[in-house]
Formats: sequence, C-alpha cells, structure tokens
Amino acid sequence: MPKAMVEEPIREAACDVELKDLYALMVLIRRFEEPQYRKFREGKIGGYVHRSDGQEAIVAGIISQLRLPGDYVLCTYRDHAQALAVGTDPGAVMAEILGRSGGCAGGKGGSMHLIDPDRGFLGGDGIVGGPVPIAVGVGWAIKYRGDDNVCVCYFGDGAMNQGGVHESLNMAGLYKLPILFVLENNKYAMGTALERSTGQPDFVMKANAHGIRGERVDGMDVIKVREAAKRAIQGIRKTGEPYFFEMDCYRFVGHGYGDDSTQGQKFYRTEEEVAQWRERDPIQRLRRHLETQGTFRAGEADDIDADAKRRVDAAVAFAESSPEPPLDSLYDHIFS
Ligand SMILES: Cc1ncc(C[n+]2csc(CCOP(=O)(O)OP(=O)(O)O)c2C)c(N)n1
Ligand SMILES: [Mg+2]
Repeated sequence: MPKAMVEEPIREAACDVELKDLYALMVLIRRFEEPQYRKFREGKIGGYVHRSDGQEAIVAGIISQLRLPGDYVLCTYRDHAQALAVGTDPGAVMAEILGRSGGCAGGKGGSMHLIDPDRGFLGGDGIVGGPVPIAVGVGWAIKYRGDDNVCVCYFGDGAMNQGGVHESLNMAGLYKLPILFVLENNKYAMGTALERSTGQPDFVMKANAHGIRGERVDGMDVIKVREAAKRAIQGIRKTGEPYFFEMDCYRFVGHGYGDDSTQGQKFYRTEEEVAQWRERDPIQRLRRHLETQGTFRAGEADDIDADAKRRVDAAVAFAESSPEPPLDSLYDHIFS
C-alpha cells in the first residue's frame, strides 16, 4: 500500500507568495460574500450561490503555488474563491454571478460556472464530483504533451461517495497522471453529516487504495496548506504522479444563501460546534500570526480589509452597469 509522500512535520518556509498577499486574497474572498448574500436576497441572482467562509485557506494556500497560465484548476460550485485566486477580475466574477454579459462566462454560466481558461481556471461545476473525471482528462493531456504542469482538482467529502470519483481516482493512479486531488472535508454534504453518509471516513486511505499517495492537512491554517501544497506540487512536477490532500476544514455558514445562519443549518449542526470552528478562522489566525511576528505595521491589516471592500464595491458597480446577455445570444455556445 503506498504511504504518505511526506511525513515530516509541517514548518514555515519561504514560499513564492508573501503571507501578506495570501492574507489580502483571503480577505477579498471573504468580503465577496456580503454583496452576494445581499443580491441573492434581493432576487437579483438567478439560481443559487454557495458560500466559502472558513474554507479560504485551502484555495489561497494551494493556488499561490501554481504557475498560471500553465497549470490548471478545476473546482466545485464554491468557485468565486478559485476565480479570485487565479487573478480573474473581481468585476467579471461578480458580473457572472449576477448573470451579466461582462461576466467571465458572458453571464450565461452563473455562480457555479465561473471560468477563466486564459489563467488555467477550467471552471466550477454544479455536479457533485463532476470536476474529478474532467481532471483525469486534463491530467492525461498534460502527460501526453510531456510537460511538467499540474492539474489541481477540488471536491467535497460528499463527492467521495460518487462512483465516478472512484473510477477517476483509479485511472489517475493507474496511468500516473499529474493531478493534485483536494478533498475539502467540511464534514457536511448540504445538511448530511459525514458520519451519516460515509462508512469509512479515512479518505487518504481510500486514495491509497487507488495507488495515490496523500496526506491529511489542517485546512484552517494557510501556512500549513501552503507548505504542504509546495511539497506536493513539486513532487507531482518531478514524478508526474498524482497526489491527494484531505483538507480538514469547516464552512462557517450555510451550504448556500438558501441555508443561511438563521435558517436551515440549525437543524443539522449546533451553535457550539460552529463557534468552536470559528475560533480556528484561517483569516484571523494568519492575522494574529503576522501581528505577532511584526510583519504588519500598525493599521495595515485594517487597510487591507478596506482595500478589499473597495475592490468588492467596484466589482458590484461594474456588474450592475453591465447589461444582461442579449436575447439573440440564447443559442450561442451550445451543442445542438
Ligand atoms: C450529482 C449531484 N447530486 C446531488 C447534487 C445536489 N447537491 C449539491 S451540493 C451537495 C452536497 C455536496 O457535498 P460535498 O461534496 O461535501 O461538498 P460541499 O458542498 O460540502 O463543499 C449536493 C448533494 C448535485 N449538485 N449533484
Ligand atoms: Mg462537504
């Protein structure tokens, strides 16, 4: 049985992106939630919007280690985080969520189908487990071309019970494809707790069973995520073989804006549980770290927050000024 690729303790080391930049990115991702919530409540967002509060470190810490363009990213419907992390213009992200023609998918994809192929972001996916078979195709293309690029594929703990995910893991292990599988274990699939859906919750062992090495990482600590990602991605570039992360994490609020903190989620988890995880907030944790280290000058963290808010306000203004896609574009970009 393959064993974890790296077993030494995680420590902080020089990575390519400054921790301050990671902090700013995580704050931007978090700040993006508020107007989405507001616009959803106002009925301005068609379909659904999923939240990522609490899970920002997994996106920022890994994507900061990629070469873009070159490498590839695929993910679930919690995708505004990935889009912002690859550097997609926040205005184009917000416009897509609001279904406007200035959106990164022309306003026809909506919140679950953000995409930016020029930056290697091959999109979000509304199908649970959906990105995983696609990652196998991308991994195969990288291998076929013979370069050392990497495909990062995000999916949830609930997706690990999908047959297609296991078929895909088997193929990645068999053909040795350069994919970093990132399971975001936030303990719930909508309102269903992990222990009610999964007979064997040792996900790394399940990846091992398909011939893929992996490890469990504290997904609430961006420094640990970044360190683990750096090692794993370097390993994939060198060997061309897949690797698997189980990211231990939690979403602080509801599954999406239809399940907010005042409604549905109280039926499936306790306030105490949520409060305990909030103490591990990855943004506050990094802020405390940078303040203790003296990396932040006085007021700098607040300046970063104000800047993120300005950028998000500008994104909303751009999105709202962008027209809806014209009616005669209805049949564009579809297979018939
Ligand atoms: C194939 C499929 N079945 C069901 C759904 C409805 N659905 C949307 S999200 C979700 C839960 C998925 O949970 P998980 O994989 O843990 O990801 P998380 O939402 O926690 O990030 C379900 C069942 C879907 N989108 N696709
Ligand atoms: Mg989940």
